[in-house]
Amino acid sequence: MEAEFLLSAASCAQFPDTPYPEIAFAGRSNVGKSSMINRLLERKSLVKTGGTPGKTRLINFFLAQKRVMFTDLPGYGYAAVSKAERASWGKLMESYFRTRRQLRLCVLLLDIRRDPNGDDIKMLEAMKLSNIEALAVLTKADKLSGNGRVQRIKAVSEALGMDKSRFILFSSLTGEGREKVWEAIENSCRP
Ligand SMILES: Nc1nc2c(ncn2[C@@H]2O[C@H](COP(=O)(O)OP(=O)(O)OP(=O)(O)O)[C@@H](O)[C@H]2O)c(=O)[nH]1
Ligand SMILES: [Mg+2]
Repeated sequence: MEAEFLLSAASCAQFPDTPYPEIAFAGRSNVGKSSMINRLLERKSLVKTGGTPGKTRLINFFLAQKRVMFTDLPGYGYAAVSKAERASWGKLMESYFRTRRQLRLCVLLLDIRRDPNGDDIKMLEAMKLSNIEALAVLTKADKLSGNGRVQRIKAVSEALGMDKSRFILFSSLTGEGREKVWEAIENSCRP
């Protein structure tokens, strides 16, 4: 798929002035945000993956097919991050959600094997407060099958207080869930 990297922004002033509907990808460090963007666009290395977790403190903007923006948000929850860095991360996220009028949907990635933590819940609350539609995606689904999946979906849905039917299972490795996520993206892009 055609896609291009636009820029990295460290603050509100650097956000690009674009006319396209925008989809953000949020989640813990190392959960698979960058891998997911690559898989959705079927581009192996448009976005760098698997580096030192928590290194990226910037919002990376991509334009897909000249019609929809993807933003790779900096991951959270990385232990080795200083208080000051955490604060600047919070400020950047807050200004992004508050000012980004183009934002149509925020995909929240959760590792299917892990229980959501306070940061994940705060992230969902921040979206709700800013009236941003959230799509919950359970990534690394290739790591589990059968009953393992069923049990994890149950645990995550209970932890977040969201119905089981609202979760999409995804794997950047196999491409599972790609069509479903694209369907949600297309729906949110409609005027
Ligand atoms: N098995 C499996 N591994 C995955 C999947 N998605 C990502 N990974 C691996 O998980 C690691 C982290 O992936 P990234 O895409 O870099 O994660 P990220 O959320 O962008 O991380 P940060 O940029 O640090 O916030 C890499 O080693 C990936 O290969 C998946 O669906 N299945
Ligand atoms: Mg990344």
